[in-house]
Amino acid sequence: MDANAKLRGDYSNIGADYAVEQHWDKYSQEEHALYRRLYERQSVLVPQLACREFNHALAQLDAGAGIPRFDQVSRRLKRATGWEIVPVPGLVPDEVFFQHLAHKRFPVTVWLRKPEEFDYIVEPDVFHDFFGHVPLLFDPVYADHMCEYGKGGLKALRLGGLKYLARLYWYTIEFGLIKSDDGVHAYGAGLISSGGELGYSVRDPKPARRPFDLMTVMASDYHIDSYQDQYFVIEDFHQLMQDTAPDFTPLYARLAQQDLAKKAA
Ligand code: HBI
Ligand code: FE
Repeated sequence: MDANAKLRGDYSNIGADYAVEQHWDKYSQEEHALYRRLYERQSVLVPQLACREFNHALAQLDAGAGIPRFDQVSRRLKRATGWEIVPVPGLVPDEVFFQHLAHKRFPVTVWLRKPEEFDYIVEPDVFHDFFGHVPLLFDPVYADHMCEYGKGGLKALRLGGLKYLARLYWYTIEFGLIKSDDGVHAYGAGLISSGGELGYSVRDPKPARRPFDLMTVMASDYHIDSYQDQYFVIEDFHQLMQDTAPDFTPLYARLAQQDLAKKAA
């Protein structure tokens, strides 16, 4: 994340960890209605296209009534997997983000997109962060991986490996596919919260769907403003935990070598 990029959120009264109050009472009826429309658009798609773990958690959340109260969901999430939601004004610095994940706190943006951004938004808003990311934090294996990812992120910052680790996040937590009995389903938040890319990633013949391989993923660049031309498929969330368990230090060294070799070529 470019620390100087002009960000949309209100960062004027952040705490040390960038946490803010959600101020749930300040959301307008129009905002709750827009959130409901986004939820309704996705709730038609997710039963067939998102993984069963997502659908199972969503069914318990009753998240369609409008913009959720983070503190209420946090109490249930804490009991389920030990995680809680941290209200944030938007994107936070990498170190802050990883610190939160490493302590089982998921940063959720408090502002909602504008109606004209119904189909596409550049920065994550409350719909992307809550609908896309929070339900799977009720899955113990996925939640444990997210915590390990946070610890790995802090280490990557020390080792200069963030570029590579960010690709792992992109191709799993944001745009990951998982094997299902009838093909693949989406588990990545960027897919689950997207009106168009969810169907495209699971059904369209165009994109490549490759078996997840850690080094391939960390060597693969990605598009931030268009659909991906490739997605990576995991067998299950245990694979995420197992494949990312090793020490990444030698992997970062190898990836940096490969980058040098590419430049020299
Ligand atoms: N901040 N709020 C928020 N949400 C993110 O997903 C996020 C972030 N800061 C940094 C970041 N993601 C990425 O740099 C990491 O995923 C690699
Ligand atoms: Fe996200």
